[in-house]
Amino acid sequence: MATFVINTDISTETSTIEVTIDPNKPMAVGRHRFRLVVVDDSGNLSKADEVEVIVADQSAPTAVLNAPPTVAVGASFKLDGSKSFDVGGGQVVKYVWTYLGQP
Ligand SMILES: [Ca+2]
Repeated sequence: MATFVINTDISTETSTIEVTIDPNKPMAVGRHRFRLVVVDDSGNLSKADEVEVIVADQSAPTAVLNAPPTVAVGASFKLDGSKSFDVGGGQVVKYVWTYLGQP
């Protein structure tokens, strides 16, 4: 377990490390780079190896549709999807509306 800070080295004698993420401060969606340099028992340093980890929003949003329960014949009315929301680091950016006819 380790809390990584940008450009701050963490040294271990173990060959793996957990990148500990505070759920209240998640890594931003997108690419994140990590670097490893290893040192042998004579003190020789390796060249750096780097990888990219993609943090992705993998959670579907939730649609919430509100409408007036009753409208007058011939009157226009509004459908409201503003209570829809997303989790997983994303946001709702598109609303797809469909009239399904009479049940
Ligand atoms: Ca999402």
